[in-house]
Amino acid sequence: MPHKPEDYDSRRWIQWCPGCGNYAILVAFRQALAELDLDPEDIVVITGIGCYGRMNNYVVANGFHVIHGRPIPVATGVKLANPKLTVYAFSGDGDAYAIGISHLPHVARRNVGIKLIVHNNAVYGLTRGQVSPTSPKGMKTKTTPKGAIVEPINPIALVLASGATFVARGFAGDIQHLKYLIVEATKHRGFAFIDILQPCVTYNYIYTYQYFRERVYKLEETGHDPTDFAAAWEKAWEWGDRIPIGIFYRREDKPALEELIPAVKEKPLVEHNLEDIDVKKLLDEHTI
Ligand SMILES: Cc1ncc(C[n+]2csc(CCOP(=O)(O)OP(=O)(O)O)c2C)c(N)n1
Ligand code: SF4
Ligand SMILES: [Mg+2]
Repeated sequence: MPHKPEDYDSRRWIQWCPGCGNYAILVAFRQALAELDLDPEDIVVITGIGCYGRMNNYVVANGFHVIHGRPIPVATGVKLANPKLTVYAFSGDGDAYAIGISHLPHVARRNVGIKLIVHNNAVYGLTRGQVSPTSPKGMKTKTTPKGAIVEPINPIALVLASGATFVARGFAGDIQHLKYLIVEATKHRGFAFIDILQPCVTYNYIYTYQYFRERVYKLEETGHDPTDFAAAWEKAWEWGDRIPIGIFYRREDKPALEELIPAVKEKPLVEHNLEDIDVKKLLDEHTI
């Protein structure tokens, strides 16, 4: 029997604020898993610290709630240990674009076959409303009472410039489209990145549902060619009266990191026999 979205519902009490964009991301994710018909034991959901970090509690799958800023390295380790698993790293704009940003260009250029989904609400939600790297200039927060004085980071351009092979943006106000992006990201050969515009109804008074509804449009409806890097780069910088969502860029010809490492390629590390390994020689070599 094919899976249904309810099969991935852990039926736990959901603790997000009413109206938070995280609900829509959760629904889209469960729907995508059902469409992909993945067995829960083959899925790993890795989250960092933030409001979004509860995602793994609400999904029936293997879960790992790691420290702030580190979903990418942990997801990389899991994928390299067992490439047969479908590994999702969930992150926040604080997590991925501030404390954990050093991991982002490298996972992109290495093309590790993990799927990174960033709940970008342009604020630190869990710690009650501090400025984040994607907060718009002028936004008043707990830490910028007179308004943010610098321009925000551009995650799409950053990841594109790092050599990513699948770069997309979704909107939590459009579940069907978001489900489509998650399905396509999962089918992608290597690293896939989705930045999601996620309204935080409690701490972000600028990026509301209405703000985005008035501005977002789908790249798929414009004839955009996702294999054209120059076109993707141009679209990456469009932000204002019109905000593109959809797949900016995609190429399938670059091998994933796990395809390039001989020991992993041969068979997953988890299937290697570790019983007969003698580490004495190695220890002796490194002992002065
Ligand atoms: C090493 C470390 N530094 C700081 C914190 C405090 N902290 C917890 S969540 C968070 C920011 C969360 O923002 P984001 O990643 O955007 O997630 P959101 O809550 O908005 O979903 C911070 C600074 C922490 N838990 N660990
Ligand atoms: S503080 Fe914002 S991001 Fe966190 S649960 Fe509430 S609405 Fe969602
Ligand atoms: Mg945030």
